[in-house]
Amino acid sequence: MRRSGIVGTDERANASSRNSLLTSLVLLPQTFYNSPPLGELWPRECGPNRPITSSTARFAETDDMNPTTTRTKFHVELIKPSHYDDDGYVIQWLRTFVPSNSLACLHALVKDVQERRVLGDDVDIVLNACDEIHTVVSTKKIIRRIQQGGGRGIVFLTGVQSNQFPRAADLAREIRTAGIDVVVGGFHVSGCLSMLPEIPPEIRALQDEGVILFAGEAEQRMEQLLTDAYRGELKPVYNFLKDLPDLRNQVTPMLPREIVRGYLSETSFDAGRGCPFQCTFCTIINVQGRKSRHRTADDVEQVIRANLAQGIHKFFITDDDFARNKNWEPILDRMIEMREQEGLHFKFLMQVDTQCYKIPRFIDKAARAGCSRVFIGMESIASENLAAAGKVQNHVEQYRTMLQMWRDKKVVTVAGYILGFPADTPESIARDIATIQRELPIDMLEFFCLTPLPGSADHQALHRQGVPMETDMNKYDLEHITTDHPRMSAGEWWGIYDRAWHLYYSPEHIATLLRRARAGGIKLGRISWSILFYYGAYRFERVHPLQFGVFRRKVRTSRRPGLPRVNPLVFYPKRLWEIVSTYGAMAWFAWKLDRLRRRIEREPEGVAYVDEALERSPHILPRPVAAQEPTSTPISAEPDVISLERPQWAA
Ligand code: B12
Ligand code: SF4
Repeated sequence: MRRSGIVGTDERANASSRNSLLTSLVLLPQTFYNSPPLGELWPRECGPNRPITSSTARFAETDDMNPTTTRTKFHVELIKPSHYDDDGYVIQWLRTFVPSNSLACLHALVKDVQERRVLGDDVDIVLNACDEIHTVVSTKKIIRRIQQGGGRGIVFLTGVQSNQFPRAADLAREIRTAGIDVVVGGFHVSGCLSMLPEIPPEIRALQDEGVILFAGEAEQRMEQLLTDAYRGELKPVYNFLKDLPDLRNQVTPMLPREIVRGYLSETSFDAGRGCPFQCTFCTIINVQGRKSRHRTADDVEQVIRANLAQGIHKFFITDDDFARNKNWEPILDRMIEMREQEGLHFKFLMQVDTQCYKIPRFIDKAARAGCSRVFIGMESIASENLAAAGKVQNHVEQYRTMLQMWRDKKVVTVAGYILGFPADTPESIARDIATIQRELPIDMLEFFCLTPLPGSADHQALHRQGVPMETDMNKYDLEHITTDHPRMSAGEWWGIYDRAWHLYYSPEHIATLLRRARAGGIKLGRISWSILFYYGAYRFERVHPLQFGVFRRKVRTSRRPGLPRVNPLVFYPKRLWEIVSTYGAMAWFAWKLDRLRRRIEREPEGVAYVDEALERSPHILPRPVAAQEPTSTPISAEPDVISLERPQWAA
């Protein structure tokens, strides 16, 4: 397999600490990647103005060396679709935070086929890629580009999750009208083909329009797929789910700088795939399997060095559970070597399970290797919920010890918390949040509605039992209610999801988080920035932080088919008001937060701060068993620490 060379660099840290949130917010445009000129801040379009062509691609029609040879262009257009908001507008931002590793994988794989000249010496692959989360996709331009370039090409709808499937389908239909081949891959197609007895209607409808399905992973398959596409011999379905590739020595994920600059100077890669656990709400194990397939330390080093050479020094390692990557230690050792012996500067975030603290040396080495933030699959503090979800590896009484070990290494902890397990009620959830605030030294909490994601055992079971589920895939974003709950109405369920954010990020608890950070020697700016990101996303933009970005873009004409186009005289004034009110409120919140941070930094006894969560005892109060709970307990009877109002100080 041909690999690109390793380029070394002594990339220096981006010294801009996020100490002053207000300054960051006001100066946001300047904190963008390498401070691009102002013109570049405005509409990014997926077009030839930003072509992603490799150095080997040629636009000439004849071979310079042999003028008698006619050269052919074959276009490969990669699109990572976004999804629609509740008003039907595509969710897009000027800049976003987490780059698409799926796009990086496919980009690198197509480039590899191109560099090896698999389609023939006289064929030039013209490769273009865009992530709709920060780039306006114009299907008209894509069609024109392919038609004007000789008419030969294919569009890959990449990494399509269930919530992105309707948007992907709309893009596919537009492209199919020009007769161009379209292939759709990613978790929705793979999850459905893996777990359902038949192809579901929304996928079948696309197939009927000639769209090709790809299930499984593209490593080692790209050569075959592109050859079939080039020869006009595409099959309706490519299903490699039963033959997942070994990831060692594969082409490594890589996005060129032109795309990465749409993100805030960060990129992502997977060091491995697969997870040994068996949570019933999880899709990953049914798509990527339960066996750890991992990249080598050499591969990881190559990805890091190639990105450092592009000026990118922050990484999101997308393994769902890096702690269960069988090669975690050699990988971390290599990263430690690069940092400690060569003085290279880079940081990363990763996802782990709650038991990772028991793996000897894991936390220590992760911190030395540059782990600055860790996502932990906590999901619930109610043991009966964890048992119902098959998350038997989680032990609530161990959470505190685990969190304290990360804190000792100054790693910021973020936990996912799922609302809507069978034993949950609005009251029990509110009580759990209060318990977490009091007893667990977790920094950030992000909330999700339990969702039967296609590809999960939960979805398969409901499907088999014929239980009604939401049919609009756009709503499978973990922020909508998609099926019934035994103890909550849809309204109650969504209501507690909405309130959970405000309960956890109450003014009192925000102050506690900052005080705990000070006591633990963690820079307060890191915590206040995280609060602005996690809570600010939900509170001001009304989106989950995982879909958040800087400056929301709404394109009047990119509205979901079936919804009317709003008159410009109505649309633009309304949009202006939305911008002013949203960012005005956010700036005010950031200012208050920053003032609080500075006050807490000055508190004389700050370093000596201690509370129950910081005590070195593993105990966490078990909550009463659901059946014994007085479900009628009024929420307002909760202790004062839970502010039921939206925080007044930043309203
Ligand atoms: C990193 C990540 C994110 C990142 C980046 C997302 C992005 N823009 O790519 C962030 C944090 C932003 C994110 C957000 C969300 N995510 Co996410 N995310 C992941 C994670 C952990 C890794 C993704 C990844 O890089 N995988 C590795 C790549 C290589 O795998 P892949 O996408 O399947 O691609 C391979 C094959 O499928 C195939 N392939 C894919 N596309 C195509 C196309 C063609 C043409 C071909 C030939 C092949 C092909 O080849 C690829 C290489 O082998 C996955 C879990 C996982 N392990 O994959 C969840 C996951 C994809 N996310 C999920 C969800 C639900 C979300 C959110 C809705 C959660 C939320 N409430 O916000 C949001 C949606 C935001 C959005 N609109 O993008 C679900 C999707 C489940 C489903 N049925 O759709 C997953 C599976 C996790 C889960 N909970 O089960 N996510
Ligand atoms: S630990 Fe995470 S990745 Fe593993 S099965 Fe459970 S939810 Fe899925």
